Amino acid sequence: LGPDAPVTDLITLTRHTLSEQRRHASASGDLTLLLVSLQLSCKYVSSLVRRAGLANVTGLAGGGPNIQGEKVQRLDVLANEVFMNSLRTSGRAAVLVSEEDENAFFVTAAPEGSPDADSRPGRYVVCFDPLDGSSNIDCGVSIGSIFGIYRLPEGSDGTSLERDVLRPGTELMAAGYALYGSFTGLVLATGDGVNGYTLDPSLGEFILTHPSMRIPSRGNIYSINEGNASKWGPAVTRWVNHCKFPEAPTADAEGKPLAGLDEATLKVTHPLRPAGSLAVRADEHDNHGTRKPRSLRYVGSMVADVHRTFLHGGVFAYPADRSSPNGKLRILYEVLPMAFLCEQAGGRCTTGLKRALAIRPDKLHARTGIFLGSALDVAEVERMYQDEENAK
Ligand code: P6P
Repeated sequence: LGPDAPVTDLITLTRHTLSEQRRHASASGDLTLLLVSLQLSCKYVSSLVRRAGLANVTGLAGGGPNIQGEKVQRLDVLANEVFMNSLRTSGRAAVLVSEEDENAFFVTAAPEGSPDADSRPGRYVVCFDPLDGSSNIDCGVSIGSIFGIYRLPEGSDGTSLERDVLRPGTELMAAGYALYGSFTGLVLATGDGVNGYTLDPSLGEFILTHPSMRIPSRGNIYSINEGNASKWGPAVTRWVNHCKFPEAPTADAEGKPLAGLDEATLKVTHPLRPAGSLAVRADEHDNHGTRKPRSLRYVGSMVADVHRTFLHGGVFAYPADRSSPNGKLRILYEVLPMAFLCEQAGGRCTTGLKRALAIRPDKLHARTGIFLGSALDVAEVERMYQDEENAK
């Protein structure tokens, strides 16, 4: 049929997950079934998001009563209901933690004949943000859903918040996010690397389009809300200045003084360049020997900023600051799933002082600051935090 014939051997997310699970003898297929529920949720939310603006136009949303006379709920509340119902009835979830709900939901077997008779507890704990960045919907900015999956600890009956839910990201067995942007994508890791899928709306299937995603080790983008600059600590300020006014190269990555740099290059200074910035590698400079300033890209929707970082490299940052000493992003259903995906794709994710994946949340909606992205760029941030600690 020739090279431009349509693909007839479609690798759908379900088929791909099954083939990945076959590599683990102990796999029961339960995770695949749980992921089928999560896929359905993301497809449904995608369709809701795509219709949201239209619904507003036809008066079916925006608070006014719809044709059934009932108040149309906000999109993130609807998205939450979709995730909760799909996971509760999957028969694979023991505990559900949602950004929208104050408390965890422990799945129990409802009696036959009761309205939620399909509720069946399983062996997985799912922490999710059903619609992250929902404040961006009305202006058409990309938003997303984020989820992290733990298996119940051996011998656990899935009733304890402390033992079953408040766990470090190192115990995650899978994580993913859906991106509702110019396309609907789903990025997923189940322990053997990261794969990206794109929704084919005509089929209603997520098709494998980005196998074995890897975050570039360095990138030329930094992503942070500069409006918070007055609240940053010294290390964040130093790192952002380093991105904007990079130091002329005086040493290579191993710290060995670079030979042959002309005096003019070494003297290149900028009034705002902080003293003692880190030397950066000569191979990252324009032909005048100075590193090109990085570009600032900040969407203000975590899934969009993280997805761009996965594809183009650089660092997405939401650091702790004076007004938010624990940062803004929530540990269980924003930071840990993204940190898991980041490390599975060869990247690095830190609070500045600590590996993000090692954090154990003390409360369901606990927050932390993070820097996520290209391993070598994030390592620069950690060095600056360490310098700040050493200077104390
Ligand atoms: P700011 C969205 O509300 C969100 O939780 C993340 O998706 C996003 O990264 C962050 O907040 C943006 O916060 O303070 O920059 O508007």
